[in-house]
Amino acid sequence: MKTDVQELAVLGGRPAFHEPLHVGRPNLGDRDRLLARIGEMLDRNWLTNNGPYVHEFEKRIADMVGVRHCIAMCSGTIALEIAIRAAGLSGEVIVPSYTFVATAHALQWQEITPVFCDIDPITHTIDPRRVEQMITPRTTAVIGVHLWGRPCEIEQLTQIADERNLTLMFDAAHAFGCSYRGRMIGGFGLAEVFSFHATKFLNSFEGGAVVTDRDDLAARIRLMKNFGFSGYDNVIYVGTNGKMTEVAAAMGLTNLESIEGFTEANRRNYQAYRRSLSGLSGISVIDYDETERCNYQYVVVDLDETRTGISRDEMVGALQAEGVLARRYFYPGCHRMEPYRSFFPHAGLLLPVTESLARRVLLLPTGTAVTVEDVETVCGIIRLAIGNADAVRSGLAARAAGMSGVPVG
Ligand code: T4K
Repeated sequence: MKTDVQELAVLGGRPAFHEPLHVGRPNLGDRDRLLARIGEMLDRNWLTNNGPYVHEFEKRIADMVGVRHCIAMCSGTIALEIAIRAAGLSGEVIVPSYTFVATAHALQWQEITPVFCDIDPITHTIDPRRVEQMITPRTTAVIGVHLWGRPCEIEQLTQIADERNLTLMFDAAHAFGCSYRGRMIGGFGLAEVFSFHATKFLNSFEGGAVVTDRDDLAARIRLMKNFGFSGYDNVIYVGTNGKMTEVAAAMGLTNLESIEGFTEANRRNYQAYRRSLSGLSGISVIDYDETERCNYQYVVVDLDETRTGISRDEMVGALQAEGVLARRYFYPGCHRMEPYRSFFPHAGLLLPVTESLARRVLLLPTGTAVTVEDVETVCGIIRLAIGNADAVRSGLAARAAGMSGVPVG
């Protein structure tokens, strides 16, 4: 672990990690099980189009979540788009801006206007009080995002949706394996959408799924993800190709068998980060409700520059120089990305919490590829950087100017 400021890579020291530490390194289950499954798949010569692995994957997820239907797809984004279309949303849909851009794009892609709503500074999820203020006669739905796997304020959102006759859905891309008041995420609203992208808690290389209890919605989604075919030569709906492949389902099934281990590794790292960074002024690691089921997939730090003396971006720069590929999710907020920035140039005025958090949050590496020793090393760098903010700043400036090894003044 680094203890002397001169050892920092921004000041010319050797990077702490030769092999970079990533935010989003895939969690991998048992390799032999995966290869055996792939072997069986090849023997069967059935590669996609509703194969047996996809069926099994869908059934396992529906059982685990406690819903009647799981429709697996090729990505979380396509699953969102299809769920939105199958639910008949139109006009305006209220979403947080503080999310991955896919939440907004899934709407805009089909010419539905995402109306960006501010979030709660503590939960980081859509603020129900603000939702009420964003409703117009064109609003048809609210899509909450269970950011970092922490559930939205589901009860309040459900009440608002019921009172205002709006559809409520959830982007649960981060929340597979998490619960809200003892019930698994996936069973709330009209439908919820998971992502099984490589960087997610559970991955199927790429993949996603819609989960719902509604038979009619599930039937429409099944048609839409398969071009609208209801049988050979019979197309009864407009559709697309959203199918999950068999190899993706084989990966998903294999990883599903290891989720206890993934959770344990994530939880161990999360607790190590919290322990090691506790008491450091201006740094707080967001907490998870340990009375609920959590996947602990993200270690999220809220960095208050007025207390650390170093900005979030300077900290990211110092860490990245060490091979710690910390990330500033979800910067700068969807409303500052195209096409939304051009459509709604003043959206930020209504999003003060989003604007502030987008400047403060950084994510630290975790997952099965990260050890507690790695965590201690990362925390040591954070402490050194905070204790030597001016030196770090000059080191970063020198690196940006193409110099290195500037002596600490
Ligand atoms: N809604 C929300 C709230 C979401 O967060 C997402 C996706 C979606 C909807 C849409 O679901 P999908 O359509 O993606 O299923 C990632 C993912 O591409 C994206 O799935 C995810 N959210 C988003 C938050 O992050 P990046 O930009 O972080 O990926 P990238 O390539 O920078 O990789 C992250 C780190 O992981 C890097 O340091 C490299 C490492 N890595 C990555 C991959 C893919 C590996 O070590 N191995 C790998 O295979 O986007």
